[in-house]
Amino acid sequence: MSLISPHGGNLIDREARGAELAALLRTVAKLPSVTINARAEADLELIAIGALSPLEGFLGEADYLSVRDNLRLANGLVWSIPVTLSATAEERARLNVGEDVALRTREGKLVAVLHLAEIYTYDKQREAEAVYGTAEEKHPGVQVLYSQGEYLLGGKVTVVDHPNGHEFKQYRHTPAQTRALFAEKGWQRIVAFQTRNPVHRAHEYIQKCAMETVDGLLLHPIVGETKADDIPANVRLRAYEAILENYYPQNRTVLAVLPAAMRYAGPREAIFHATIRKNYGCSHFIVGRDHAGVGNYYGTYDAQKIFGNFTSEEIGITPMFFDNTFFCRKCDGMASLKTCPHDASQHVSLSGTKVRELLAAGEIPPGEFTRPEVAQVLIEGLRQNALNAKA
Ligand code: ADX
Repeated sequence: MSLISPHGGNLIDREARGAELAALLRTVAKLPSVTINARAEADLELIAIGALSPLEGFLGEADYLSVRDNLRLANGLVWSIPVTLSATAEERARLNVGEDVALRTREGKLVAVLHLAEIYTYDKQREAEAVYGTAEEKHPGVQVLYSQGEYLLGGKVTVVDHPNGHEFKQYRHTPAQTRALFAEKGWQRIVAFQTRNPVHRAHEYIQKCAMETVDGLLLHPIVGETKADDIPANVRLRAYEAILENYYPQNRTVLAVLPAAMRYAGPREAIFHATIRKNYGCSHFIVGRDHAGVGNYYGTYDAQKIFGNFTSEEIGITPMFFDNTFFCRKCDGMASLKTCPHDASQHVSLSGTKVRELLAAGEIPPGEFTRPEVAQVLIEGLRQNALNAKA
């Protein structure tokens, strides 16, 4: 038995090394530049390490339209999110198809070289409605889309640097590395857990329900760009360490970070998150309530229902669905409406906003909601971040 195959069959590697890197760096000064946003920067790292296999770069027009309208690449492979690179009219005027382009951060740091194969225009509103289910600018994913340039650039990339690569280095495992780690541990059935939050009791419960039936857990938090009111990744990382140390069997868990930006595309992002975890070697993927959702844009279980549009062979990784879970005082434990017969008056429910308020005020939320060790780390981390911001 071996691990699940990457999406599309092969793990992609678009990282420049050795002589190739030296040769690229010699030519780069003469190339026209395009400035990339935080999302494109994150996408470049994901492409480089094969997390977005089979993508070798940014989508050309045929793939873009097919992904937008049919949730598939032009060759029919399931792909739910357009991974694109935009350019302004001013940038576009300096570019020629068939030539190389230097991709730089807003600070001017070189990240990658794009082998420009196509330049095309696109309909932002149509993409917003198709991918995010709304054209409202207040949706954080739509906001990024509307702020982009008017042109899209398609082509393979060769990545030369990860500007944020030093952050969380010890947990920054590539898909090749997690695959090697799982093989070394003799794991074949691995469940991945996507999150942009600290691990609270509901998260812990669904992870552990899943862990009862597989070999191990990949706790795989996103550390790319998230909404300003989400808890920052540096604070979350310490909270993950605290919960793993105190409540999880160490020989059955791996903590790694996913350098992706959140898009908040709900159902479409659930498929995207699942295919990424397949590339990391995971056989199972947890989808709970309102996965990758924001506000009230998606139905509570839309991100589960969307999997019904594809065959299990097409997706490859097996989704594990969970209902909304909570602590029930009468059951004296975590439960969902599937397992608990008691009414809502017995259930401990706190909104994310309420919890953030408690933590910001230095108060520990109830133990039925979060482990005290986690709350302590969050309070301390948020306090430290606030001090650093003032300094
Ligand atoms: S997400 O944007 O990364 O999906 P979050 O970190 O809140 O957000 O959730 C991580 C995973 O846990 C998602 O699959 C989500 O659906 C699930 N989840 C979060 N809270 C609950 C809950 N109370 N009950 C069931 N599933 C949940």
